[in-house]
Amino acid sequence: MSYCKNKKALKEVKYDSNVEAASTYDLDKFRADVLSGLSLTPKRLSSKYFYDKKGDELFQRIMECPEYYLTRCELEIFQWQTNQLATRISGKSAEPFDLIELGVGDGTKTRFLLNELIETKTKFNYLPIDISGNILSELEHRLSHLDSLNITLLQGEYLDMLKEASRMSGNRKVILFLGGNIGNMDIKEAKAFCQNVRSMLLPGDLFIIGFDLRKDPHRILNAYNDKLGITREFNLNLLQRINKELDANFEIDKFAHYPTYDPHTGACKSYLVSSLKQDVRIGDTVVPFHEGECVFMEISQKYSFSEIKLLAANSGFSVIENFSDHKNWFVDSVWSASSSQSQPLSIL
Ligand code: AVI
Repeated sequence: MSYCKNKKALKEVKYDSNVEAASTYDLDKFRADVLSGLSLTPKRLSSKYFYDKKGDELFQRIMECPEYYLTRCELEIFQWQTNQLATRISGKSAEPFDLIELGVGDGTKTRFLLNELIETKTKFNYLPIDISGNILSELEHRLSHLDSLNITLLQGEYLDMLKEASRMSGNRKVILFLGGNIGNMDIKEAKAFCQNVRSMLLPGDLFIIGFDLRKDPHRILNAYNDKLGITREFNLNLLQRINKELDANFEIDKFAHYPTYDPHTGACKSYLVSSLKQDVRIGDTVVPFHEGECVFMEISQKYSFSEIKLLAANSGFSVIENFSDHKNWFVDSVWSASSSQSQPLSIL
């Protein structure tokens, strides 16, 4: 594996494999976000904080749960339609391009694509971005056998790092945003996010997004309510993280995991519900909870094909191809950056 020439500097500045030792800045931001979220009505915590070392492990276990179909469906797409995907990504030009992945996870799916691009001697640089240094460190290890891969690891928030990546070269850009991560934003946030991505791209650049599709509501709800209780643990782990990192005293067994799915809006939401009236201390701040009061933890928005098309149009893209699994439960939608910003359409 070789690296882009400025990788060393980036790795020193942006990448910290010891995520447990969060920087003072990160900790201050975490504290501020937690306290402001818990002062709202209804209370909320951001699911982006699920992913400490324990959270990463729990998410790996969720992906192996029989109920959590998303990963297997997307893996099927990457495993069986690799050639078509790679052809679409490479385009007609022989010029090198930058393949930038937002939120890489463990890179299992992308490995199929990387192998195909390498085997077909396509010229490209791979720039995975993730908030978790722990995950990036594992990815680097897993890809170490790919000798000819040009890779630059970027640790941080998606848009900050995307800006960083787009400054690094004038190459054509292909952005990957897989795993249904777009679902962890509500529809308005997703639109703002896609518009932001669009503002960093040139016409013809590609944005490939994995969407979990609307389907039988029971199947969706079960995916967030697995029998082994791993998703429950995943949600409660954020309270444990707050206890550890922000000197708090959440009593974990006094909160119940409550997932919901609304087939009308396509929003799957998880809450933690206080089982009694209680006060929780976070540092010097006391946060009161009523009996039955909930904390909104996470949204996993589900989409129809027409909602995907609308989101693309409303954020300056057009859908050029959809790759779905054989059950049509999940889609990787390939968008091309349009040359002029189209008129906003209704509802989004
Ligand atoms: C990372 N993300 C796409 C997952 C999802 O399906 O919303 C996170 C998750 N939350 C509970 N289970 C999985």
